[in-house]
Amino acid sequence: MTTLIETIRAARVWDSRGRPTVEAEVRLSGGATGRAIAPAGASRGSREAVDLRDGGERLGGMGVTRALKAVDEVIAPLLAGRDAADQAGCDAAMRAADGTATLSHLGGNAVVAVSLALSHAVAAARGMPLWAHLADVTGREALVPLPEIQIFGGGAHAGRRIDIQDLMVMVPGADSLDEALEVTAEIYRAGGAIMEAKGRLHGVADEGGWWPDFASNEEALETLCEAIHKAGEVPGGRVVLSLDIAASEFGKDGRYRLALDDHEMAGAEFATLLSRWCRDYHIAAIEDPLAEDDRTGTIAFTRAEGDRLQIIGDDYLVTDAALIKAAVRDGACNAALIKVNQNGTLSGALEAEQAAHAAGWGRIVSARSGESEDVSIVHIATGLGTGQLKVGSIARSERGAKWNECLRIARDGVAYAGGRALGNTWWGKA
Ligand code: 2PG
Ligand code: MG
Repeated sequence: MTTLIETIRAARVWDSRGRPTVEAEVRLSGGATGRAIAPAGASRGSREAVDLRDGGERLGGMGVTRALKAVDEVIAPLLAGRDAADQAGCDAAMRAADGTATLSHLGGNAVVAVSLALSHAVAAARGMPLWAHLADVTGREALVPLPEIQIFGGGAHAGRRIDIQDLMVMVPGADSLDEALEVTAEIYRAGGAIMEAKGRLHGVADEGGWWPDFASNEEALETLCEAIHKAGEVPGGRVVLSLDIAASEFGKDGRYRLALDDHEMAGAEFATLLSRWCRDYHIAAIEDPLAEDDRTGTIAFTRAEGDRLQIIGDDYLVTDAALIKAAVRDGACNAALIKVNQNGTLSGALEAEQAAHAAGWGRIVSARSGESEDVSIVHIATGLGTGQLKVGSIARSERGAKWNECLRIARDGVAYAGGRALGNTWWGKA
């Protein structure tokens, strides 16, 4: 056996917001090593795995000394000698040692870095890229995913300048990943140029999307459509819009307040507004349209729009198999965002993805707003053949690293998913 765990070490590294985070390195008995870096969210679901931070004044309380110690002093001795190929067993052992539902004792950041590093080490021991290892252990057909890419950033990633968090595009009509990225890059350039010409551009938001001064949320939607035209495309043609409303950031107890529009609404009125936006602006997918505490609203919205829109649960489902199964029973959402660090372990995230897959739901593997050069999510999306990947924008290298890795995998001959995952939305039927 060459996949027995010899050592696990943690190191402090830095993420795309200049905050410390955890890198774990696993060395196996056969000499193979694997490394992974924990990402970090800003708009977080209340039920997701929590990052262990030091608190206090230094680094704004974001220090990871305690999380590094959890890896070196608890997790490393716990897993030493175990077979890393038993991913589920190793993950379960970390969960048991933590003893909390949200991994608050050892830290979701400590656990997820180790969990992902184990899979990298095993893939290396097998002499395979991680995507091929994951396709093999899950029995899935590998597919390079359709990108979902941010053009304008808002919400918690842009000082709440606008309420909608992510204004994105997908290019399901492109024949290849290369073409989809080129079209997206043209739209990105056009979106920035339009707002710069108006003197209302303030650089980029946390995920690399432009951070302009919009006068209203709807102006942002109009501008995105204008950018698509300026790039020589037609909204609803090869290109569709997608939004992450991240409604838990401004909705509570059934009330929704769009600060930029100075408009507070009941859930039903907000849902009607979203439905209109989706029709007027060629939106094919919408994430967290209602707040995570608004089960009734999410069910009603899915009933009204679910056969023409991809309705994605992020904060609503937090990559949790039990919550996804409950939502399937409820008829709430028809797609799940899959964020490994939201769950805390790779096996937990795979279980969640399997629950969504079994229900015939869409699955969108996603980055966090705090990222690094780590490309694990590209391999997860590809190996499981989920068909979709969300990474933030096409600018900034922590984002570009993911798209560039997708391109490399495509060059190695893995088939491209294209628009097939949107096949049950209006776009697929168009
Ligand atoms: C989300 C993500 C990425 P964060 O809400 O989907 O856009 O944001 O990582 O801040 O939760
Ligand atoms: Mg989200």
